[in-house]
Amino acid sequence: MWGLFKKKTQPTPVETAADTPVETPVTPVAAVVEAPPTAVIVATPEEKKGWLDKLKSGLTATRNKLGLNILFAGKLDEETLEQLEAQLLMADCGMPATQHLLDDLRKRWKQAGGTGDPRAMLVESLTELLKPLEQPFKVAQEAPFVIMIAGVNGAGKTTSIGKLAKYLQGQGASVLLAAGDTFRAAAREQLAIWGERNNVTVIQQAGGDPAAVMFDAVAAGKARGTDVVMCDTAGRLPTQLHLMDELKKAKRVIGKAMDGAPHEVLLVLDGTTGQNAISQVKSFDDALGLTGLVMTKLDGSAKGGVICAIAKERPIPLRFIGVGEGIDDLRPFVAREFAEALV
Ligand SMILES: Nc1nc2c(ncn2[C@@H]2O[C@H](COP(=O)(O)OP(=O)(O)OP(=O)(O)O)[C@@H](O)[C@H]2O)c(=O)[nH]1
Ligand SMILES: [Mg+2]
Repeated sequence: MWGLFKKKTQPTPVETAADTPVETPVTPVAAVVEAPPTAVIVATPEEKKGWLDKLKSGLTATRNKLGLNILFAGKLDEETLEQLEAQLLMADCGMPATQHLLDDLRKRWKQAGGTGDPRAMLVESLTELLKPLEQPFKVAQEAPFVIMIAGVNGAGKTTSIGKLAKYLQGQGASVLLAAGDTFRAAAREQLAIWGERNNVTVIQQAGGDPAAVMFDAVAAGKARGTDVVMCDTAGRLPTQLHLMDELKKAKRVIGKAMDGAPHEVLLVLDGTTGQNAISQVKSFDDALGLTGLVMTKLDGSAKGGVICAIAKERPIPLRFIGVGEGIDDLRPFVAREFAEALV
């Protein structure tokens, strides 16, 4: 699928539209920070192994909280299941997912005639529970593929955009970024640094309407034949209704710049948040109609179990997970990989 990007040549720069109709006046024109052509990066088997090790060590805190090695020393009796219940809840799996996992485990144990490896059975139960979240990015043929990124303050939105820019370039896609967080100069600078690191063009504007910057970026992406446009947004709480309305408006305005856009609305979640992540998912989904999730900071988090809660309570595809601040520390979510790293 990504192969289709590989043959594309770097498009020539064009002006962005200054007087395009949006819901609020768009002045001045967003600044375009140009970038030189990008190289295609291909992941090696060593890199894949490195990632699995990183995932496993990142989830150590959650794994320790589950304490499964001690727990499964004996057989799977009711006392062990009770202990497991407490531990799953402590790792933020939430009641519905915990109950589901215990029932499933009981069933597997019974079907196996009361023998076998309970740890392996739990890996199977977890994989099955998490599998619906494993839905990789599908990029439409029609360019640009527009991704809007939302989330609470400090969740890891801008960092994830930087990592995603590299990931997508590695798949052969050309990328353009929109600095939709117009409130803070530091936010624009942070995105510009990621743009420089990745040799990617950033559309930005000092102050003004975030929707206008995103509109300009999509228009520029269309004119240039860019494969992917990613729109950063300022952090906000779902309870800040005026800020949620601003986000809804930005989404509508992106749709005016291009029919069917944004193609992907991603919520970035901080993996250390725990159960609150569920209410964030529900609120942002109700407001924006999410198409996917990104979970960051799973390194060092003891609350990785919240992914199980999401799978049970609001199963929105988990497109990517992050286990570090480095540019390569974000990868597609694979249910079995995650289950094996967790148990
Ligand atoms: N350990 C770790 N840190 C991360 C990860 N992702 C992001 N961070 C850090 O989290 C902090 C906040 O990241 P940002 O990308 O600025 O978050 P944001 O959502 O854009 O923040 P606002 O724009 O202020 O709402 C930074 O210090 C990042 O380096 C991750 O996967 N692991
Ligand atoms: Mg940010």
